Amino acid sequence: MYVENVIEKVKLKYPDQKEFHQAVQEVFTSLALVIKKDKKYQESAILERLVIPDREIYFRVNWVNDVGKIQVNQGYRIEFNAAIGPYKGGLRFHPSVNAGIIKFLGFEQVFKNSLTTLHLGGGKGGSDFDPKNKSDGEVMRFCQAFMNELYRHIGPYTDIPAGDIGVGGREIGYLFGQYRKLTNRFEGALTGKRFDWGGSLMRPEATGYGCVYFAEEMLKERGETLAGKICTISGSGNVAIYTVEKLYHLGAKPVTVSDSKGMIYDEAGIDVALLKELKEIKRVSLEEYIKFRTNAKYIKVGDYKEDTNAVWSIPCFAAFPSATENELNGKDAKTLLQNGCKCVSEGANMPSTLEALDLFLRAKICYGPAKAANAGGVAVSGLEMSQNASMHPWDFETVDKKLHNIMENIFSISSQTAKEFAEPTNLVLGANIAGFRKVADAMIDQGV
Ligand code: NDP
Ligand code: 2IT
Repeated sequence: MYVENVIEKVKLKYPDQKEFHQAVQEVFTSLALVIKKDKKYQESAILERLVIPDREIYFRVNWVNDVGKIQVNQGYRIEFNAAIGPYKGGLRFHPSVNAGIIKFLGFEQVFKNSLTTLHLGGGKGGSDFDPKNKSDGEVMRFCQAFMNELYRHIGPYTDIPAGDIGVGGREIGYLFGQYRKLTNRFEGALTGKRFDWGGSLMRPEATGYGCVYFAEEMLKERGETLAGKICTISGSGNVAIYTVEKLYHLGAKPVTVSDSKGMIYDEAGIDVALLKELKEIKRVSLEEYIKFRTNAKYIKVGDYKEDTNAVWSIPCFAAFPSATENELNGKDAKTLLQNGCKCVSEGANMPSTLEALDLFLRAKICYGPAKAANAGGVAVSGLEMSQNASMHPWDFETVDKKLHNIMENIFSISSQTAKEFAEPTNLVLGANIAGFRKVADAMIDQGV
């Protein structure tokens, strides 16, 4: 009853924040067993404390576009929980951003960061600013204006933002430049910086590579590998690109990518160099892909069945949702399972609806929930913080090896915890309980 009551109160108190309800429901439902077993969590009101962020910062961002017109956006930084380390989590720039989206992402980040084994608390931020079709100058002026407020809330031992949707190396550069000018300090207050001025090697690759390493771990336990297998990927941004790249390293065949306008099905295998050129350099629609790869198919959003994502209609052994929340619903999950999909490793945050998640768990396929499978990105951000603090950069192999170890550890603690609660294949339960315990115990240790 305790768990259900807290979930209900969240829904009543924040009626518009649907994504936040969904994340709370997903995490708390799987905590029921540990809450029942260990009375201290209820006695310390841990769930009530976890659903209210330590601090929510909402601010206005004024900037001037290329034709001299004043633009106004909403900025957010939600500092959720710092029991095990400074607030850490990305910034998302996308027109769909609102308080509910940032809260769901910040809430998830608390447990994800706990799983990394590093000392990182959880937070998230962003803006409804849309970087699409903006000039570099406009993006720079927006980032500078955003930092004019954000700088007073962040710092290497307080809160360390990074990238997420719409925030990559270019945006982190402008944000860092403004932070440095305002504070006169060169310090690791942001991660995802370019290597030459304080970034970590492997940070751009980390989320995608980590997500594939996690899939490998899940499959290994069942005596399977990705070699020679057809894989489908949604999205075509940072996470998707490096998922595709790592799948090739392991001998798999990635055949799809997508963006908000449509998807590519390239039966011969996605051309990763072309993908990088189109998305990292030219920043154009995926429709351009078929000009260079004439045998590939392009399916526009809207040209496929309503209420389903065309990516998940392509038969595959393993699926890697890497675009955005709720991009894979119950219908999509059924299609994947009917087509023989054996593994889903989530690169995006909360890409599966609750119905889809339930179907994957019941089918007992290898299902790697986002907070475990995509934790490689924030983990390498944590490694970037270590390198900044020691002023000593590590080489690519060192960071890759540490990332690999972290992903193995996340699988192992999630799987062991799932076994402890007699649900051996349920990594949702395992990851949620393992992530929760560390944070909740720290909160109890540190008093009310
Ligand atoms: P990018 O901005 O680099 O790429 C996002 C991709 O997803 C683009 O292809 C974009 O298409 C597509 N997309 C975004 N929103 C929508 C939407 N509403 N509908 C359809 N497609 C959409 O972001 P990332 O690759 O960094 O992030 C992807 C996911 O991974 C997000 O869920 C993010 O939270 C998560 N994540 C990211 C990490 C990181 O380190 N970057 C770490 C862990 C998780 P288009 O370009 O047309 O908008
Ligand atoms: O969702 C995520 O974990 C991220 N966007 C990365 C956060 C980070 O601090 O690197």
